[in-house]
Amino acid sequence: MFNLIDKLTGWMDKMTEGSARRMALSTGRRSFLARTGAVIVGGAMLPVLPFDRTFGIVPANAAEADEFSCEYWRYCALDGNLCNSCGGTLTQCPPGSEASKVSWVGTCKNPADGKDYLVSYNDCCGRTECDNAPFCNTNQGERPGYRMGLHNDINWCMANASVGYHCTVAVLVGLAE
Ligand code: ABN
Repeated sequence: MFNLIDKLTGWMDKMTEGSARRMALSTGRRSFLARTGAVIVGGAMLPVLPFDRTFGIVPANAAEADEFSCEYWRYCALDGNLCNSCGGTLTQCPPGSEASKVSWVGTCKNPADGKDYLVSYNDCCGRTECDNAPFCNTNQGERPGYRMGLHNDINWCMANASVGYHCTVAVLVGLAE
């Protein structure tokens, strides 16, 4: 009989000890410190995660840059050679090339009035690449290649009869609302 009572109380002791240890583990001071530490370290990591912080940021020298340099405000989302250094202008294709039928449209802030403008980047097609002009790769707001439709590393001459890429113009479409 005593044996049975001994076993029973021993079993109850083990159960109580087990649940007391489990509770101490999940609500104790160490567990609180571990959780708080994880939150603090996790929070500190957030600012270094790979968010795109470039959108809407105007380079410091955008106000002074002229239209022959990649820093010019209207080229904020451009990927290509500047046509105005290839015999064309800011908005017109060089002789012997024609504007792409499809284009990439970016939103750039004009430092002169602080307003955002839609800019159409049409490739000029039908001539060999103009590689003695500044090549700009600003691409503000672009997303990686696997986000189809949001990627600008594309030959926009693809819909033209002659798909050879020559250079890129930057045509103002209007104010971004
Ligand atoms: N939009 C300019 C361009 C042309 C060919 C390949 C990549 C980018």
